[in-house]
Amino acid sequence: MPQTERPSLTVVVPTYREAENLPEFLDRMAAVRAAHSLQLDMLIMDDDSGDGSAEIIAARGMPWVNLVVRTSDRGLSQAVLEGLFLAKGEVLACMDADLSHPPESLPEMMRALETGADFVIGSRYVAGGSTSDDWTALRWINSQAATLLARPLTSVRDPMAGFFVLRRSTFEQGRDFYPIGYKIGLELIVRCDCQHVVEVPIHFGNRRHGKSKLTLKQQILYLEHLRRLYMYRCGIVPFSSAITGKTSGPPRSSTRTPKGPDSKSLAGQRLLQDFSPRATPDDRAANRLGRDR
Ligand SMILES: Nc1nc2c(ncn2[C@@H]2O[C@H](COP(=O)(O)OP(=O)(O)OP(=O)(O)O)[C@@H](O)[C@H]2O)c(=O)[nH]1
Ligand SMILES: [Mg+2]
Repeated sequence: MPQTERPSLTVVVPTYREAENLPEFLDRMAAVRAAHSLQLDMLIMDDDSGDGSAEIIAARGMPWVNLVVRTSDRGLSQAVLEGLFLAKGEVLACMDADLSHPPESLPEMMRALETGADFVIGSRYVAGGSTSDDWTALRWINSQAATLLARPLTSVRDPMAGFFVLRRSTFEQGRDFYPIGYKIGLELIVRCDCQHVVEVPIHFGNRRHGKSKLTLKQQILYLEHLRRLYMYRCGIVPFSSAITGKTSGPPRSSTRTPKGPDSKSLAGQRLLQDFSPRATPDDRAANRLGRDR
């Protein structure tokens, strides 16, 4: 399909110490981009890893890959939300850099969006989806329990997924975002009021290199996140704790971060400053809890 017929796509990738995974991740993304003639750019939202990630990205010299180095309000959800505000594409995607999420599934996920879905998940738990055989029973139970707890909010099979695609117009309908913890996909499904969520089966591989950043603290934060989403569904939105109103975010034209290893995340600082003065001590404690480094 000629490039002009496909909507432009920005892939937002949160990273923290993923230098070992980045070379293969970038190569596979480049291959998908070329094979499907995608108008694809990438925003790598890195929390100042200092592990050589910036140098690896710069050395690749891929003009469609932009690095944003974040030095404040670190955290996965914050990084993703900031990336979504910065993104220029008509379609927005989010995925991990550790090669758990196959870049090769992106074209099928985009097709699902083009044929009517308003949110598409790269899903482990629909027919044809899978996880690695070596998942421990504990990890599996953990994942299932987290999914069950979210069931009153959405009936999708894999609401915990960090691999998803949505139109920017859908994101712009979102309101009262409260970026906390790891489950930014669930946050978006609820706060953007996504009605038609489609799950495309993927094989969720184990991370190739490096250590998981998912900690017990993150799991505790998930309970706090759920509490807030339940309150939101019941129409209770504490004014002090949310990014209020529509997805106003930072003005796009002036906040696009120049690519390169020295980029600093000014937009994110503005975005998060935007709601932190209104945050209660409770909110600040929750955010601190999310930061374990
Ligand atoms: N910017 C940013 N990225 C993060 C942070 N924590 C994790 N990430 C990235 O978010 C993605 C998901 O984190 P993972 O550690 O892989 O979490 P997981 O997928 O639940 O766990 P495993 O894959 O089993 O290790 C990866 O690309 C991480 O590098 C953070 O605090 N800030
Ligand atoms: Mg991972």
